Amino acid sequence: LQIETGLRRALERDELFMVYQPKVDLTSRAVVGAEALLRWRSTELGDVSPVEFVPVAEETGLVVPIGEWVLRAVCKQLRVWRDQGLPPIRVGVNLSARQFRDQRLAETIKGILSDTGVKPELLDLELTESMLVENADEAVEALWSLKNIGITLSIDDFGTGYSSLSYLKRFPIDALKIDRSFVMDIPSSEDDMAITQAIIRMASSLGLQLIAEGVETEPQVEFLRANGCQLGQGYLFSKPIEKEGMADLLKHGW
Ligand code: G
Ligand code: G
Ligand code: MN
Ligand code: NA
Repeated sequence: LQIETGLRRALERDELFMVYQPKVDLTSRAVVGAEALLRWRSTELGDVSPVEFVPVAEETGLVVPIGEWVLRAVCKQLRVWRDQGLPPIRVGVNLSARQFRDQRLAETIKGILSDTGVKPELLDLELTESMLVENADEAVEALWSLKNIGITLSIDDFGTGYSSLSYLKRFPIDALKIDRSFVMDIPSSEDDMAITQAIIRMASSLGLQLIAEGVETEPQVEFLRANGCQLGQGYLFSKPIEKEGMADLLKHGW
């Protein structure tokens, strides 16, 4: 209950902020994008992890106004970076199941893009498999309403859910993010390497972009590149960083 009460006030008290984790070209190491991640610095509770508060936000429905705040914060930031003359990058925003089911989501996003003057192709939404397979017909319709705005759509934590190939083909998805659990034990786990190779082959045959999550070592980079995965994110390159650090990286590189 403490989290719920605090979270209700977090927006008006300005206790929420975004950090950004770079997405990197595994060959050139250039920053090609970022994932935006929500942070909460509570007056009473201190730093609270999204692992703790996102589920509470989801259960209470607070995730809808908070999620809208996140989308607006990210688009405002993209506009600031553009006004500072920084090279444009696409930023991924994590969407919760409740937000995805919200009928007004597409209209909300259109409004935010138009208010901030951000090009839709700079916004990517990260969804999970479980959000899509629950009610596939409705999901396809919801995905199209988002796709039609001109934004891109990614499946987060790919490989941990249960989406079949036939589903993947039906969904207007642009990219798959290979779950960190498969990347973690490369190159020691033969099974995880086989799964990762299978995901890479599947993605390329379906014409989907690929990004590996949780890249922490050079051997992982080598394996991913050798098998045709060009993009990655993870602690090897950078932890999630505050907006100033991200701007610096866009301006000067590593
Ligand atoms: O940033 P960190 O790795 O601690 O995130 C932990 C979890 O919280 C991840 O599963 C991540 O997807 C989720 N998360 C982080 N930011 C957001 C956000 O803005 N919205 C939603 N719905 N989930 C988020
Ligand atoms: O569920 P999602 O993929 O959105 O989770 C993002 C979370 O993963 C963030 O909390 C981020 O801090 C964490 N993360 C990002 N890169 C790495 C990494 O290389 N190793 C580990 N252990 N966690 C990572
Ligand atoms: Mn994510
Ligand atoms: Na992820």
